[in-house]
Amino acid sequence: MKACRGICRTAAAALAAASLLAAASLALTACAKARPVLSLYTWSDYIKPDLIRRFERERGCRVVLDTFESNEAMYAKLRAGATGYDLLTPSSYMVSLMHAQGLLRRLDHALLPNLAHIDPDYLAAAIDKTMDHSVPYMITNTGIAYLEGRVRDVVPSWRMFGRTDLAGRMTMFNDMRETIGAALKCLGHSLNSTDASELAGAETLLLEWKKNLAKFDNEQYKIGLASGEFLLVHAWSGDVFQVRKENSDVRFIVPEEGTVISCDDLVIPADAREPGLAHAFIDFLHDPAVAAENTVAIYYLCPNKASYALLPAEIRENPGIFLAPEIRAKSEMIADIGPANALYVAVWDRLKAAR
Ligand code: N2P
Repeated sequence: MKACRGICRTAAAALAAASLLAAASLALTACAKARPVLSLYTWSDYIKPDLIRRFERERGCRVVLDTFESNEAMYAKLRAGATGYDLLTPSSYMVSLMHAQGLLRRLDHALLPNLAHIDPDYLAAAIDKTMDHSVPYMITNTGIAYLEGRVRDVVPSWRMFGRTDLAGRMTMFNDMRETIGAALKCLGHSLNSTDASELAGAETLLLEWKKNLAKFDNEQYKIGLASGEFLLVHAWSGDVFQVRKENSDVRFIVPEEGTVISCDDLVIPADAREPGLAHAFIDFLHDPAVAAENTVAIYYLCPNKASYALLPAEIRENPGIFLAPEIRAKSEMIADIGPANALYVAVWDRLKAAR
């Protein structure tokens, strides 16, 4: 009886403990569920992971990250009905197209005190100068990356893609505006040309180059270059400097004919579920110390003026990040060209289909 009482008491205690545990784990689940989620849709390798974790801790939220490989792929996915994203980082030309279609939310500057740090020189050239619906995130320069020990006679020119001795070991972007833009620049035209004969010239050149390409690609080229599978690639500046950490033979050049300078902007979709948190994240990214830390990690330039003094010389003196004035003068940002976009789509479709 005594024993039974003992056992019963133990069993009762165990039962109580178990139900306490169950209650606690239920509470934990509820708590985890209650944590707001910021859903970010951006390019790959485009934010320092530690900064995401810091924001999550500071805000008691979760950040879920999904990546896209081109503006057009991101836009097509949203147009096909993808919802639930709170923050996107399209390039400025795509921002203006999306804004014109009513897809973006107007920003509340009262929630964005760090906008005071945005570089006014950059804003003067920006499309959305008042940051009505977009805040600049990173400046990216397009160029050519190659393995110095493996490629002879490199000239800083888009003509490198015509090198038949590198056939099968080169890639160009799977990005309509970037790749057609490179051919237009090579021929001395604007990369926003809407002239049918200039575009026809670019198409002929690209059909020639395509014979030398292993593929059109925006993401795998990084690993391919690091491993030596590819010897020369169409590349975004920051990606190349990230890859250089793995392979010190990697070099980056900006073609003398001029190149694409992009600004990718932070925008909140009109149907975002967490617009407050999205504003908080934009402001967090523009804290000068955070902006500098992010640039040091991903090697793209955050146009936050107060952060420049915090950047190490390795970044400030890198001509692939801060372009030389003469190259900058020949370079352009991709513009929203309206209905003339159809000309590019036609060239691109033919190029992709060509053998
Ligand atoms: C980063 C891609 C850079 C974005 N992986 C080009 N605008």
